[in-house]
Amino acid sequence: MRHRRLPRYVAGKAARAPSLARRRDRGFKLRIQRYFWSGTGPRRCRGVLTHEEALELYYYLRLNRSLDELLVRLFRQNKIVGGLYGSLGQEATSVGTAYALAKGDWIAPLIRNVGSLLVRGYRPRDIMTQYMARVTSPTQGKDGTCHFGDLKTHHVVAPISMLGDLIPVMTGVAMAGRYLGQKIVAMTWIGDGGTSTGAFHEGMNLAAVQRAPIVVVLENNQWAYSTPVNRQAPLHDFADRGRAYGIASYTVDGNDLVAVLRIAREAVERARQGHGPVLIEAKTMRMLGHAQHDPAEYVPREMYEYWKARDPLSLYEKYLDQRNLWDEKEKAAIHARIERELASDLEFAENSPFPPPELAEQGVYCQGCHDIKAEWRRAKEELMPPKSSVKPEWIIKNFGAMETEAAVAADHAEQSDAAMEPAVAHPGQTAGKRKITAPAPRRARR
Ligand SMILES: Cc1ncc(C[n+]2csc(CCOP(=O)(O)OP(=O)(O)O)c2C)c(N)n1
Ligand SMILES: [Mg+2]
Repeated sequence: MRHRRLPRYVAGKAARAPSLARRRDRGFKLRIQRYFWSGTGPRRCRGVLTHEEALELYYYLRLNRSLDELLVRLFRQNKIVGGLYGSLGQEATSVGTAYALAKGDWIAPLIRNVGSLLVRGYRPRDIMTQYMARVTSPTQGKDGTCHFGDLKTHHVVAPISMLGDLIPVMTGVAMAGRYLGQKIVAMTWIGDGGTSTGAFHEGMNLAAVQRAPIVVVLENNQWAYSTPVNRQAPLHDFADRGRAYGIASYTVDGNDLVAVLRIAREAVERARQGHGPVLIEAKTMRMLGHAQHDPAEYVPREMYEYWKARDPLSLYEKYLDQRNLWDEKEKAAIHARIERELASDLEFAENSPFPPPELAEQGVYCQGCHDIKAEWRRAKEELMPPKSSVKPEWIIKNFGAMETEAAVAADHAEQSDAAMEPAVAHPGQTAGKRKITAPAPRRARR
């Protein structure tokens, strides 16, 4: 399935709103499943969704948005320990793609795919406690972002920061599922910037030659940090990067939830039937900076205006209104449910403690399968108040002090001596008869 091309941005000029007329692509026979609302009357949702699905999708979309807004407030209250990477504007892509999967399928989301995690059954409190580094979070407070997973229940492979690496990893998961005869599909997401990594290309080729049942969702949100997409690669459609490997690749309006779901269902079905991997390029827009610390002044204002008019939440509300798929009562009930859930999860998160120091020597995903032992150099109580000043274990000479010429010369002599010691020796240890001291810090050129 191909869609008419979305306009390209040229030096801050906003282009006309695209019309997404759909055409069939040769070789990819559409098997759009027909879903009908089982009730009577005018509220029949032809073609894609049952009435229940239509409302459930709205719940996830709205929950994703409201949770994001709440996290921004928490960030401003200094309750989030690290960066906050938002998904504003990209909710339909996360929700629509993950919604197409079956229960036993596997995902590896990226940091902005909060919507996918919610669809897979994680609760807002999981995301809140992660960002707030509380002990009740899925990583017990060890990771301050959405880098978490669960291989047993949710089938979520924990993402990592190394962009592109999830493609070969999830190709492996897909191949393992086939090997075990499980008919599962693996899905992962990648940004426009992430497609420039070697791991992405190696992974795509591996998936193609192995005909692995994997669906790769390429979220083209127009920016990779401050790099606009046209400086990333001279391509109109990043789906071409999948086609280069002989992978069935499609471009969809990532802000149109129904279009995303439709193509994702097709892709998942195709992969499950053994027809090989699929790449879906979802054209969307990162509506905030890379993270909260980035004011993104490099993004032209007209660009925000153009995409704001195509806000995924408003588009889907319009879809439901126009097809008479809900009424005010149902809409209000969903809003009330979300408000209730967020309030109780926030209370839970705020009342959760930070992890105790001893937890550092325990694993996140296994208990007792690795013998991880912290090397305590001193008693734990020495590290905690009220004892705050203790004798250091080792000293970096001149740390924080201006260096004199004599100290520099002495250091040079000492370093050339130290270079002759075995490489494994650490400060504080003895090698032969001599005590190894820490190397002096690099000094700035004057
Ligand atoms: C291999 C690798 N290179 C660089 C980075 C640093 N980095 C983190 S996010 C980012 C931008 C990613 O842009 P994109 O893939 O388009 O995703 P988006 O942030 O737009 O969702 C970069 C360069 C990284 N994490 N991994
Ligand atoms: Mg991007």
